[in-house]
Amino acid sequence: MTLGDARNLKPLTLHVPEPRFRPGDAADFGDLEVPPAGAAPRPDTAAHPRDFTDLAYTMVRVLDEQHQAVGAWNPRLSPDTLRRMLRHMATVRAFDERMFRAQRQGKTSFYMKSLGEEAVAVAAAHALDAEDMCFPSYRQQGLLIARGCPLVDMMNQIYSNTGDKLQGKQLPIMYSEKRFGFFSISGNLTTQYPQAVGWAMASASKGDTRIAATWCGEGSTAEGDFHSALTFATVYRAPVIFNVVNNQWAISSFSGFAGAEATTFAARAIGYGIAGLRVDGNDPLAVYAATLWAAERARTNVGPTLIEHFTYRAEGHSTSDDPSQYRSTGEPTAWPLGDPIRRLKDHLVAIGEWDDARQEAMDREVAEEVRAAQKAAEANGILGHGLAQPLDSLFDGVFEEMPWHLREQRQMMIDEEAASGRPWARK
Ligand SMILES: Cc1ncc(C[n+]2csc(CCOP(=O)(O)OP(=O)(O)O)c2C)c(N)n1
Ligand SMILES: [Mg+2]
Repeated sequence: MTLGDARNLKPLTLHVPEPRFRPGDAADFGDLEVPPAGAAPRPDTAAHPRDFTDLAYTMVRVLDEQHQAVGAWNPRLSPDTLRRMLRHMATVRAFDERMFRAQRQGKTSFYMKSLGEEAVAVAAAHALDAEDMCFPSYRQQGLLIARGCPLVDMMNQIYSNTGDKLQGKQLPIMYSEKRFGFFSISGNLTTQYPQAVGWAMASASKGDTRIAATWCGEGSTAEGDFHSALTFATVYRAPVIFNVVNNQWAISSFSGFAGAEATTFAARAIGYGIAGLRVDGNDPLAVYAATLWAAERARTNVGPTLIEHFTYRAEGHSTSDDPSQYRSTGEPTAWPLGDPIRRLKDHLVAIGEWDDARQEAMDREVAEEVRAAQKAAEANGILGHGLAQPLDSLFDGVFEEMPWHLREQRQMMIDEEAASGRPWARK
């Protein structure tokens, strides 16, 4: 008998979150609260976070139903900038499509698409300075593409071939690009958060002018690293932008398992005294405007900002995933916030700066660019077809000076391989 029985108390029940739609269910997001574009106020960048906590519970949106840019958050970008953003997003999509197929063809072991989330990385890259440092997760390939990283370099990494500057030491798509201010991606979720804060603190303490931006998924906010990063950032007013990409799913776990039933992810900021914004992540102009606002706060020493990008992961988590096993196949089409590429295209058309013929020409050019890069990358080899790097390079690049025990192990490996007669043994 428990104490509860003795006192005639009702037994406790445990709440286990359950997603609204499972395979076979019709998806209907009709009750999702989507505030009208232009409704959210834009506080002064010097304002104190406690003065605009409402912005953590609404949604900053710029593009309205008539495809016009409206309200205080309208970044008033030139048509040229809008067209560049559109092209970068289209390039990300074409790149994703090709590399996904390359994985299916057995040319690499793994790939992750960002379908439907292209605005989150591309618009942010346009709003940040080229010198600002990015600490991304694995779904921000748009940062590299928008910053001009050659597609062939990205593909060489995906193929772990002779052109892979990381020498096959990272899982495909876990890029590292110092030239483009893109920190090495780690598969260990959210480790990039404290790293971004540390980098930002160092930038401030050195009197530099560069700021840091970091990204993680909504599921990753459940990691301890997320919370220690926010604590350090608020204490030292680190010049950093925290992006939480709420694409509703963390592999097969819906956002409720990271806390979405109780509150928004932007509201995580409030308890830390950090500025929190919730943004329509499929509205490239809203993402741009929010990033620019947060960057100005960081650059003027006002402090960090957390931006929740409300979006939807339109396909599987990765090439190793099959979402039809755990969610309704109707979800991606029922998602009410639309396709970010389509929305920017419609806006450009609505303001008389674009048309279908130009869109089709752009899509053809982008597809050709990606195809040519793939051909060039495959000339350097594909994964699993021979050893692309000398075997002993396995030991390089970790320590500036290799410790004795690693030198010993490397020699042992070289000797064993030489004795084995295997084709890749070093002479
Ligand atoms: C510390 C850690 N825990 C678990 C995993 C396994 N894992 C890889 S991705 C992922 C889901 C992450 O979801 P989310 O943060 O929402 O990002 P998304 O994939 O949706 O972009 C999990 C659980 C991991 N890589 N690292
Ligand atoms: Mg997610």
